[in-house]
Amino acid sequence: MSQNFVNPDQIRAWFSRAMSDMYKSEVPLYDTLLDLVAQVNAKTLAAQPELAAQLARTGEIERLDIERHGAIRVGTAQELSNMRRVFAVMGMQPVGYYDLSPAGVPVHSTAFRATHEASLQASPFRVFTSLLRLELIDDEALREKAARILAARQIFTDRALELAARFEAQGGLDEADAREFVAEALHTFRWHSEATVSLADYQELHGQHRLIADVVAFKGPHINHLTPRTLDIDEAQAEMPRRGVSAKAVIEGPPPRKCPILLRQTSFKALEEAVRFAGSDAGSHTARFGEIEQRGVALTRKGRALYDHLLDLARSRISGAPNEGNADAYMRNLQDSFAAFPDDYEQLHAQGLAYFRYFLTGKQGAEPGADLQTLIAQGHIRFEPLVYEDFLPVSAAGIFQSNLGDKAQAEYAQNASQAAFEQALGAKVQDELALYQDTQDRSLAACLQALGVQAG
Ligand code: OOG
Ligand code: NI
Repeated sequence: MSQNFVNPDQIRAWFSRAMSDMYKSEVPLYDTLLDLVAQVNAKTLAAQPELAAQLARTGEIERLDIERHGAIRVGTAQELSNMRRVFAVMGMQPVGYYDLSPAGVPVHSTAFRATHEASLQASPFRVFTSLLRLELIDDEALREKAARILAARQIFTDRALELAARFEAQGGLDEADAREFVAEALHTFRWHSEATVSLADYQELHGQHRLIADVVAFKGPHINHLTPRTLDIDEAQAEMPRRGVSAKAVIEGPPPRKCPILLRQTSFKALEEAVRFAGSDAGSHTARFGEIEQRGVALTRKGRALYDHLLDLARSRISGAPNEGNADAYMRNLQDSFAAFPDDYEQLHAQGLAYFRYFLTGKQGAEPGADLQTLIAQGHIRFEPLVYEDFLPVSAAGIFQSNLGDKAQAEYAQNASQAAFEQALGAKVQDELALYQDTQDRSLAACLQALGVQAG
């Protein structure tokens, strides 16, 4: 076995950087967004020394500038399972299952990401990956046409798949292979201004659902956005129009809080881009957009149930989904309903609503039999919020919709199908809650060991 394998975390970091550079040149507005976020983050850190100290203690400050997620949509089971193999080379595993059909988007999804806290620290790059569900389309002739078009394309270069196979056979790639792999894999995510279908076919696919045209009519699953992480999304949202960027009406997710939970997201509208269709008709397509996110503490099953309940409550008080017309009323509802969600870390910890990491304070002399509560009360151990690394289905649906721009929403029978998704993927998706629990447990075990206290 070769000892010269590059750590997958390093390959992921290279790839994330290459993807960002490519997207900057493809969508210059993304560069504007990066600038805006960097300035908001610097201002927030200067104004909130306690936040800056917390991010320094957890190490998050170091990953902040490189942190981003992207999203792609694939068309077939084979594309999805090859995507899994390609992401595995970069240390990214499928985590979580998201059903978007209740929101009128005919896809289901997972997030490819690193799973261990040390790897997340090295590169938190994640890709929200959706699989088109042709079975939800009731027009049989169109369904077959779409399937035929998809079956004829290969979204990966031969070399990318060869190197993925080499990674699987050897258990790793050396530096030359890894660098070549990054360059080859990048091709899959490029924008192609030439469609593989005629204008008439495009219009037919588009007429069924804009998303179907986006997935089926092109050579590959172009990256449709890249999202930097901001420390103050309300400020970033307010700054967008000042820089001539037209922002989405409402920020998805929880309301502003002292102790942020889960994920808040906003985006700017997709750009209209020139396309040449087969037969050389000229036209356009809108798919690619920009997004900003703010991440907070990961919630336990109990915390998540409370979040889902309060979000439902706020949404039930407006008619339909939040939009330009009811944005203010919706944000007020959200503030009101989330008053019931404790907003300090002590309470979130004591009530078992969120995940944390435990750290040593440096104070020695713990009693060998002491329990966690005592160790915290006596100042031997402190805890810091464990950041949420995943996505939210209701928020994702809002992001999809704002950039698909469809006024009339499709109605699908609500049938989440994790088993069918996993069959297409060729693997099970990991349970995100188990991953947070593992990280929390590891941090506690390390503290107890260092203090010479029996775990129990
Ligand atoms: C993905 C939308 C979901 C997010 O951050 O929730 C998403 C898409 O439009 O393909 O990226
Ligand atoms: Ni996104």
